[in-house]
Amino acid sequence: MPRVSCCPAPNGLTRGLATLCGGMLKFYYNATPNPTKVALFLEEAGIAYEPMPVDARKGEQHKSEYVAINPNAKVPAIVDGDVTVFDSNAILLYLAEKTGKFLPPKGDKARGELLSWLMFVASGVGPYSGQSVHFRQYAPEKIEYALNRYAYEAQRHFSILDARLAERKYLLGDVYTIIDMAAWGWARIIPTVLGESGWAKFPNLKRSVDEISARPAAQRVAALKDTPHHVGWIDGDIGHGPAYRCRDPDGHLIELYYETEWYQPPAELKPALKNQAQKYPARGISVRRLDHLNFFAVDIPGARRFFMDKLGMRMTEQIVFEAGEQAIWLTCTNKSYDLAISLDHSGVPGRFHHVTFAVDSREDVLRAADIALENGVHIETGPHKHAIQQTFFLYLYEPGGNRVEVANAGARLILAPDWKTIVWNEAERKKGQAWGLQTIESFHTHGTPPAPRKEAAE
Ligand SMILES: N[C@@H](CCC(=O)N[C@@H](CS)C(=O)NCC(=O)O)C(=O)O
Repeated sequence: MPRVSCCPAPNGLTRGLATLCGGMLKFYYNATPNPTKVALFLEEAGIAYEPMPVDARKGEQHKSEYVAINPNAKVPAIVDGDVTVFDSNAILLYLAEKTGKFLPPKGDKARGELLSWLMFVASGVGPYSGQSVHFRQYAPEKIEYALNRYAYEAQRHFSILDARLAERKYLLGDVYTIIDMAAWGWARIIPTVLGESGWAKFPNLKRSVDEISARPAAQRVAALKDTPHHVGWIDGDIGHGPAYRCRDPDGHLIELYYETEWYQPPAELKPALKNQAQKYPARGISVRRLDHLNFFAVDIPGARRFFMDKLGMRMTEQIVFEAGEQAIWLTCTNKSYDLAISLDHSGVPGRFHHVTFAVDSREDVLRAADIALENGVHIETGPHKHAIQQTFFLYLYEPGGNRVEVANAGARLILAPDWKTIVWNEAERKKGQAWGLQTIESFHTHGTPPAPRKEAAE
C-alpha cells in the first residue's frame, strides 16, 4: 500500500501533504484517440502535468481562450512554460526530443524512419479512422459511398501497420517509440472504426495494442479517463521519491508515495540514544511530531467517500447534524486520526484549515500560549481540551495567516479492527469543547487562502 502523505513519520520527520500549484506542464485533453496518445507519453516519461479537460461535447474547444492555444480548435494541446504545442504528433515529437525518451537510437536511418512513420500515422491512420468513425456514428444520414471509402482506407492503413509488426516487435524494430504510442492511440479503438469484427485481420497489431495497453502507464491513462481525481506522477520532491498525484473532490492536491528520505541530524543535533530522531533542544517547546492535518471541504460526504473508498482510510469520529455531516476524523495508521476534514461555511472549495504539531505534555501547550503572547502571535482560541479526540489544544495564526494547532500528543491508538465510528450530534456539540468552551465562530470560516466576502465580515 502506498504511503499517503498525511502519515506522520515515526521519526518525527514531516512527510508533508503537499497542496501545490503552478509551474507544471498543462495538458489540454479529452478521452479521444489523439489526446490519449499524448497522455500515454506523459505517463510513460513520468512528466508531471496538470490535466486541463476540454469538453468537446459542450464546445469548449471553440472558446477563445482555448483557440488562443490551439488555433485549430481541437485537442490535444500542451503549454510547457512559454512553449505552446498543438497537434498530437507534433506534441509527441516535441516531448520525445525534449526528454530524449522514446526515440530510436541516434542515426540517419532510424531518424528518417521515425519521421516517415510519424507522418504516416498523422496524415493517414488518424484522419481516415476519424472520418470512418464520423460517418459510422455521427453523420446525420448514412452515406454508403463515404462509409465504404473511409472504412476501406482506415483498414488499408491498419493493414500496413499489421504487416510491419509481423516482422518486428515494435514499429521501428526492437525499441518502443513514439510511433507505437501514436499508432496505439487509434488502433485501440479499431472495433469503433471498423465494426465488431474489426480485429480479425490484424493479429500483429492486436498483439502490439494489448502489450501497450497492459503497461502501467496505459492503465494510468485509463484512470485519467475514468476518474476526475487523477493528476499524474512526479519524479520526487524534497524528502520523498516518486509520487502519484490526485485531487480530492474539493480539489486539494494529494500525493501518495513510498520512498522516504530519512532525516539525518547534523552533528550538533545527534541524540545520545539512536532511537530518537534528534537531540532534545531544551528551548521554547519541542515538537514531538507532525500530528495531523485538517482540511476545509464544502462536500464532506464526497471527501469521506474519497479518503475511505479510494485511499483506504478509516473514520474514527464524526459530527453529523440534521443538516448533514459537519466534520470527519480519519486515520491511515493506528493513531486515532491523521486527517480531519471540517465543513467550510464560506462555501469556497479546496481550502486549508490547520496543521497540528504535537508536543510532549499539556504543560508544553500552556508554555506555547505564553510564548505566543510574549511574541505577538495571534491566539485564536484555547488552551482547552477537545471533546472529540480529547487532545489539549491551542490555535494560533502564523504570520502568513495559516492556522497552526499546538496540541499534546494525546491522540489514542485504535487497535480494534472493527472500531465503530463515534458520532456526535448537534445537541452534544452545543455543549462546547470538553470543559465547556464554545467553539469560536472563526473556526468555521477562517481558512487559507482567504474566502474574500465571508471573511471580510469576520
Ligand atoms: N491533427 C490533430 C487532430 C486533433 C483532433 O481531431 N482532435 C479531435 C479529438 S481526437 C477533436 O478535438 N475533436 C473535436 C472537434 O473536432 O471539434 C491532432 O492529431 O492533434
